[in-house]
Amino acid sequence: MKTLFVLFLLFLMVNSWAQINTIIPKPIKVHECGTGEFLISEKIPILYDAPLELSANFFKQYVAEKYQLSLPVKMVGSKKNLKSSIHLSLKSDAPEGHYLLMIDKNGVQITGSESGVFYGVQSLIQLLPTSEPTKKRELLVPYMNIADAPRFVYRGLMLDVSRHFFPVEFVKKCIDIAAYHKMNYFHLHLTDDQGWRIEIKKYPKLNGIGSWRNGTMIGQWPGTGNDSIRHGGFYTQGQIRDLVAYAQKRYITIVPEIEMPGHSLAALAAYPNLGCTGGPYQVKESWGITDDVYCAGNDSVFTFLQGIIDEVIDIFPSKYIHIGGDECRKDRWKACPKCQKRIKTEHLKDEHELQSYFVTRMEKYINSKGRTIIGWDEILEGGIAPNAVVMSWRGDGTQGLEGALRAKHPVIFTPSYGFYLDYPQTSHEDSLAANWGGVTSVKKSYLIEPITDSVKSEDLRLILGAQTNIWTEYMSNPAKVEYMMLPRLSAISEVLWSPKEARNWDDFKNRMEFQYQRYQWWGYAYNPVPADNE
Ligand code: TNX
Repeated sequence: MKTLFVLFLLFLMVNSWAQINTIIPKPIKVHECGTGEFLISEKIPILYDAPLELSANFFKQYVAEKYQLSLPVKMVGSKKNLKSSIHLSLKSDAPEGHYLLMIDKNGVQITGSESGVFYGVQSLIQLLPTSEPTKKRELLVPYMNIADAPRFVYRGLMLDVSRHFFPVEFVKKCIDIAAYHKMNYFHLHLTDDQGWRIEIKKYPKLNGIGSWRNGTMIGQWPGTGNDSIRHGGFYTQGQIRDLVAYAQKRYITIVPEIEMPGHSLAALAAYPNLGCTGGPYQVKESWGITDDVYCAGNDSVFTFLQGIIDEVIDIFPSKYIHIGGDECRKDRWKACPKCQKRIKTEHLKDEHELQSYFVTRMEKYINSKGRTIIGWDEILEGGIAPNAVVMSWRGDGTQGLEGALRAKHPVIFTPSYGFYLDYPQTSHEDSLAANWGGVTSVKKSYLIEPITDSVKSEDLRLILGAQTNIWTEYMSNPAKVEYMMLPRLSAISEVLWSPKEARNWDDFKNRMEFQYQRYQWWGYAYNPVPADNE
């Protein structure tokens, strides 16, 4: 009898451990504290300290939507009766993103910094059932203690809305997915050769002409034809303000990217005088890199881009403005008298230094507005602009990272080998679909380490974090984007958030079983990659 009882206790412990130990990204510390579960019913209020109303309402809305459970929400008044509640409290000295989550017989307590409490709510959400509970209007959460904090201050997801345009509602869904994974930056790739996606009032042709293309390449690059279907669209400034606010409520900053000097054909199609040859140009209907870029010898290019930046800065409160800077071919500049004159008058060595002149001139303008630029790692070539942050993407990302550190510049690690979610997840079924790049399995993404052995300890502070990118050349609809994003985003969220020592592939694989249930529960499209696809 006694053995049976012990076995029963053990079963309970293992069972609750299995449940509590499934959070993704993995928290720093998870402790059981006794066995038992707290019952959340409609009698249990969410009580919050004044600045935590967003988190309180986020949780309220989540349980209302998913479980039809309506919880009362109240700000904590002077009379504090915190028993039998979900209590969100601010710890004024907690560092950014830190939180403690405690669940016991008295209820649920989450305390931390403002964003930390939001992340605590995300963890709590993962402790709830992954299907409709059998008993209506009652949710059980296991007793436990969690202490958690992010590893990196920059945890990003990038969505390319230029190659294919996606509705606002889907962009919001991506922001939600980022928030569930405790990410805090959402980088919107708003302009490229294939379409201009942000309303610019001063230059209406950017939208009238630049936001549309007359067809799209079919199949694998260089393509087997053109579908001749007009594709395009853009977000109005009102829609973007709404997106910015939506993200802010989830402690996410949207970083806008306006590409220059390359990847600018959509703008040139609208304003051909801004290219070296004067055009005519067409919004690009196939993928890859183009020869035509902004003319670096023409001052009206800078006036034009500054006008755009003025509007961008007005809509996006982000400290960071991404100016692209990648894959800018230099052929036109070599043949352009204006560009060559600029090289002479500015005493530049070559076209790489001309690109550096271009970026530095724009940086000066953006800095004068109190913002910082981010550029892809090509901005290191020909001399980096004095205050720029580097996004290191080429190859395995280490070259750009090391280059940035040598120049003592902050860097965000976003290696194409590992963090590019447009690359196929498996070799077999994805070979049927057109795509870029080599196979990037979940395991490969999971094992990426931003801080390589060569990084000196004094440079650690310069590594702001990392980001995963979704380039959408081969994703013409939201479901494909989700399918390519998941489950790899879950793996990457752990690289960005969890301590390095906590990273363990087998453990992650086990926790993913529960994550798949959550994907289903949340209604996400995902690639059910077999666990042994390594
Ligand atoms: C390279 S990453 C690009 C993008 C493409 C991507 C495809 C970067 C800065 N430039 O323009 O979409 O590869 O994987």
